[in-house]
Amino acid sequence: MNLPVLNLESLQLYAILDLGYVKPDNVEKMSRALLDGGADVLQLRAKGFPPAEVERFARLMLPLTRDAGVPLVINDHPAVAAAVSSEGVHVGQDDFTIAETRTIVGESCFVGKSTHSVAQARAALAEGADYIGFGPLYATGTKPDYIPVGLGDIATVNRLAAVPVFCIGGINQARLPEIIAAGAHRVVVVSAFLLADDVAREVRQLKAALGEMKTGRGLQAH
Ligand code: 3NM
Repeated sequence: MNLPVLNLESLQLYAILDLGYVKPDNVEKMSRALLDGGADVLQLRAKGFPPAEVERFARLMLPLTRDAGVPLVINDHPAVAAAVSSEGVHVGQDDFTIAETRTIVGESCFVGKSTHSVAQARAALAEGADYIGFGPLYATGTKPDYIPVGLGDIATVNRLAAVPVFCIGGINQARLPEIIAAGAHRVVVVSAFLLADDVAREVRQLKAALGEMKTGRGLQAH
């Protein structure tokens, strides 16, 4: 059963368990570390793995995310999201439309979309995405073929979005202050977490820093 009453507005720190960094045998251990650290959302990203494997990973993660009260998002595979009843699914620019995705996953699963420009953000919002990713802010080895969008459009995208905007791409603790100063309210972190010596501690520290930066300014709706 899905987690009850999911309020995406309350989610600030989005972690991705990327099988490009995590060995299949470590999926549960890494999930635990990301959840222990306090990730608000967890995505399974397993590029190049067959759907059956993605589903197997998802089924390993679900008991852990459910226990933690954290939504699990499946990247790229709406059919897997539907099969395992994950709370969310995420699609890229070249994948399914939001409407196509919803026909596969149904109404109780939220749908997020990657965007890489203000124009794409507008389009994804018009399509009815439940949240959008915006990036990559910086060059990143996790998505090496993408040109960084920089920090200049973060405030614009947040202003025009009535749904949560998660900034992504090259985000780490050191860069957080300038990202928040540029108008971001929510972030996605991949390699800075997955490559940390102590993953849970890294998540905990970045979350605390995010919280401190938001108080004082007051956490706005988007
Ligand atoms: N999507 P890291 S950037 C998976 O811009 C992903 O849509 C991006 O990884 C986008 O935190 C990205 O290691 C990689 O840079 C993020």
